Amino acid sequence: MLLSFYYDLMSQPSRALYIILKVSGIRFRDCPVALRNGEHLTEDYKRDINRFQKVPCIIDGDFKLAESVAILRYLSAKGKIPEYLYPKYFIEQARVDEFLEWQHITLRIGCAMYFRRIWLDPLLGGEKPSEEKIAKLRDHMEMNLHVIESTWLENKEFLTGNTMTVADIFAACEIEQTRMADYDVRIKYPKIRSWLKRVRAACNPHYDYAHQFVYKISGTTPNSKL
Ligand SMILES: N[C@@H](CCC(=O)N[C@@H](CS)C(=O)NCC(=O)O)C(=O)O
Repeated sequence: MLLSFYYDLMSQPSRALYIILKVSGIRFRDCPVALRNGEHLTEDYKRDINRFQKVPCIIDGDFKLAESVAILRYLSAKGKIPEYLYPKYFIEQARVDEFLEWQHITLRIGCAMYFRRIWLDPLLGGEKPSEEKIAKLRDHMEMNLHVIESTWLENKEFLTGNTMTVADIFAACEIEQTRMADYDVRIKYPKIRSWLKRVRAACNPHYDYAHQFVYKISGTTPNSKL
């Protein structure tokens, strides 16, 4: 029975998993969920698909699982993820896990809050943040982008070594989201700029497919200046 994958391409962890599934050659039943229409907020979704009412999530047989990183590890344990993307050797795996654990309340929260407060909330009828608030959000996000630029990308081509892993895919999807709030990460961060190109090249055509709405809404093509 095919794995059912529930996702919305407007969601960063959904895009990361979508790209990982595609690059890994995993076939799945395509189950798009339109967050903008509240499709995840129904009682049916809560009962039958994901009790946390979020995306991404999967149903594999009768096993339901939420949380992108847990799903990745589950699929890896089932032997579905190629070793180069998520290593099996414990030392190499620990290095990738170090990033996956680090990103949640650093890179992800910084980029997601910037995107949410500046782009999403006003679209949903909320107030546009003040200039002072925008500057604070930017500072917090840039503090974490600086760690990517100067620490994770220090002396290597990808975040955890010289080959691409799932860590790079998760991180790139978070950073790409900020385009929609008119932020161009490439201006201040030359290493991130070149690294994003490498991640995109290694994942295409799936990277561009997954980011089609990000490109469209931001009015930018992958190579253009914002
Ligand atoms: N830690 C979770 C995050 C899941 C999450 O926050 N998903 C968001 C989209 S990016 C969502 O479904 N939001 C809908 C809502 O909160 O109503 C993961 O990595 O899967």
